[in-house]
Amino acid sequence: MMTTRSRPISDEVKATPEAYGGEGAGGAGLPFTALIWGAGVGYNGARPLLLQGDLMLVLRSNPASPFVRKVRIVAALLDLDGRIELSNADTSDQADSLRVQNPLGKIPALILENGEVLYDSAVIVEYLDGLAGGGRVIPADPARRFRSLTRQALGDGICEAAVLLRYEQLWREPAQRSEKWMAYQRDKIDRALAASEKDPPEELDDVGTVALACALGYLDLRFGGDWRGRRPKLVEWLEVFSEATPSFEATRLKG
Ligand SMILES: N[C@@H](CCC(=O)N[C@@H](CS)C(=O)NCC(=O)O)C(=O)O
Repeated sequence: MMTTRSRPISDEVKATPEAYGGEGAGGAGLPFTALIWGAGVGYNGARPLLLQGDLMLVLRSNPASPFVRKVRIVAALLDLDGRIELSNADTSDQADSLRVQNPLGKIPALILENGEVLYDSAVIVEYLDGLAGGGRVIPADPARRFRSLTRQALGDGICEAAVLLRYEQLWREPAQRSEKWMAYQRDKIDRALAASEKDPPEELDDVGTVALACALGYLDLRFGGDWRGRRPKLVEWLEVFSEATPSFEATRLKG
């Protein structure tokens, strides 16, 4: 059984305009009391009560991030996207308040009305699912739940390896790059794609499928879609997912 946290994650991170780095986050000043989790209610019954006004959450983000995209699509599936304000973060800028909000300096990070900050993307997804009543994008049925969460881990793992490959290009001079290390990361992606090709998801609206779609989208964005040639079933699956999920196209970074 999950218990309800009774004090902020960090007392230093408060819902002040300064904490948001003046990036037009807009969440500051909104009523703290808008959200109260059902006291003493077990995980399955945990349901936030919206007491007053509009709940506004701030998502430190960047349109290129596949992890941010996953959170945005989940929010849209749960009809919570109107309650989330995007605030761009520059992960390489030491002065960006992101590093106060998430000591790891990574996006996405979700700032709640009381100033608490949630990360990483899997935690944010779980929070949003609970906010929407629970059991929506993270199924309640144990068999489906753990299949879905494992697929999320696979999709996120593809993204992690792909992001590391991307950083190798961005952060290292050509002479410093390790071909061996890059091949190690490419193999992870390849094995994960091969497993997904053998067993494409049947579901279209759970966190596992969203994570997989975002991983494929990121490979399209940064690696010219070179996965497509060898993965016809996944190509077809992504088309079906895209048709069924307007927010997938809406969150696609163009150009
Ligand atoms: N496990 C994290 C991964 C997040 C992540 O790696 N985000 C990248 C952007 S796509 C980032 O913030 N990179 C900056 C860094 O590693 O310092 C999640 O699921 O949120």
